[in-house]
Amino acid sequence: MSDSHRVLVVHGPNLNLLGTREPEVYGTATLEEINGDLTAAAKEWGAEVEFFQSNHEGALVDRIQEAQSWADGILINPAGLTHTSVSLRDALVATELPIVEVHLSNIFAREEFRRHSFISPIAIGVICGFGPMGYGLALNALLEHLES
Ligand code: CA2
Repeated sequence: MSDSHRVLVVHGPNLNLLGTREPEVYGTATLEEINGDLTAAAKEWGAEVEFFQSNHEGALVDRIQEAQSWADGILINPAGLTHTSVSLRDALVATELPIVEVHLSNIFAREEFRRHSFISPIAIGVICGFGPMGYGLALNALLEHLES
């Protein structure tokens, strides 16, 4: 696999709390551990990853806009903004980069309002329900897409 692929990994609101609350829904891994595992996987696959987490929609939009000049693709868990944010979707579309959406939980097996995503229609693919492992699956899929 090429060593030139650069992926921005974006974590949405409240994901900084991972591992501290609601372990029955989101597991016990912290965001730092997830990022660490993803960094190791990226190294193995010859890719570069950068991470960004924010609880602020505008900060996420700003970082996504900046990604256009550096990244080849974006892996994003938009968290609660998945179900509400046209602005986040517009920012992702504007980058013209391939997007992979990931969720720790199976959003289709939860409350009705989580079944709709503003992001899924503009993503090349969605992975949900596999916990932290989903991030590795998503990165693998994104890198395969970039190779094809
Ligand atoms: O399953 C996912 O990854 C979600 O994106 C997580 C979001 C939720 O709103 C989406 O519907 C599905 C929630 C992120 C909040 O994460 C927390 C982690 C620990 C404690 C509290 C919240």
